[in-house]
Amino acid sequence: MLPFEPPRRLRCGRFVLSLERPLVMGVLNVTPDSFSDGGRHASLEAATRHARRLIDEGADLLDIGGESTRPGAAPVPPDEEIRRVVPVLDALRDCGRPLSVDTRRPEVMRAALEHGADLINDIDALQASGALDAVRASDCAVCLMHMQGEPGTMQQAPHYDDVVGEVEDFLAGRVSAAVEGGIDRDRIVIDPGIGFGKTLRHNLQLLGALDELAALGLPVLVGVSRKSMIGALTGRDVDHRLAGSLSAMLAAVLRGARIVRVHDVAETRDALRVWQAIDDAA
Ligand code: 9MG
Repeated sequence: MLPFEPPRRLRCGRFVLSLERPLVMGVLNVTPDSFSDGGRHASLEAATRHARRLIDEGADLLDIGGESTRPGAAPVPPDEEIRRVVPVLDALRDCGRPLSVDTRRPEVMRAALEHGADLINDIDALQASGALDAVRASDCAVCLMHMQGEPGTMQQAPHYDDVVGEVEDFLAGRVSAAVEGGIDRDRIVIDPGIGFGKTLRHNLQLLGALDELAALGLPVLVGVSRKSMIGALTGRDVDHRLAGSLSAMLAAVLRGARIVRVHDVAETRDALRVWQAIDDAA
C-alpha cells in the first residue's frame, strides 16, 4: 500500500492511458549500432519488425530513440536524428500503441509530433530553448527526466550533497516551468534518470526513495533495464543482466513507479503479472 493517491490517467497524444497498473515501455533504438547492417531501408524493416515483437510481447508504449544517450555517447546532429526517427514513426503510426520519441532537441520534437508521436521523452526535461513551446503546441505527454551533466561526460565525477532532495527539487521546478508554460499536469511524467550523472550509490538512494518522488503526485517513469548499475551489482556483462534488471524494476514499481522503460518486454510482463497477482490478493 502506498501512502498517497497516485494519478489514475495520463493524456498521451491520441491516447488516454490508465495508470491503475504499471505500464511497460519497450525500448526501440534506431541508432546505427542497433539496426545498421543493410542500409536505411533494411534498418527500417528491422526496426519495425522489432517494434511488432515488442508489441506482441505486451509493450504498452514504444520509446523510439535516434541518439544514443549512453555514458560517453557523442551528440548526433538533429537532422540525422530526424532522418532516423521519422520513417519509423510513419511505419508504426497505426500500430495501436502510443509512440514515444526519446529526444532533447526541439527540431526533432517538432518533426516527431508532426509525424504522430504521442509522448516526448526528454532526458533534458525541456530545458533546451524552444523545447517547451514544441511540446505545448501539441497534446502529447512529456517525460521530464533528471540528468546531471551531458551524456558525453556525466559519469566522470557525479556529485550531490543530497541526491534525493536535489533530484526532487529539480523535477518539481521543471514541472512548474512546464505547467506555467501551458502543459497541463495530466500530460506530465517525471523520471529520476537512473544512471544519468549518478554513481551506483546515488542510483540506489534514488530507487530506495522513489516513493518520495511519486509523492509529487505525477506518474513516475523508471529505466533500469540492463544499465551499468545492474552490472556493478551482479558482475554481469550487458547481455546477462535480465534477472538483475527485473529485480530493480519490481523494486521501483513497489515504490510507486507507473511506467517502466525496458528492453525485455515479455520477461517484464511476466514479472509484473506475478507481482500484481500477489498484490491483488493482499
Ligand atoms: C533514453 N533513456 C535511457 N534511459 C532512460 C531512462 O532511465 N529514462 C528515460 N526517460 N529515458 C531514458
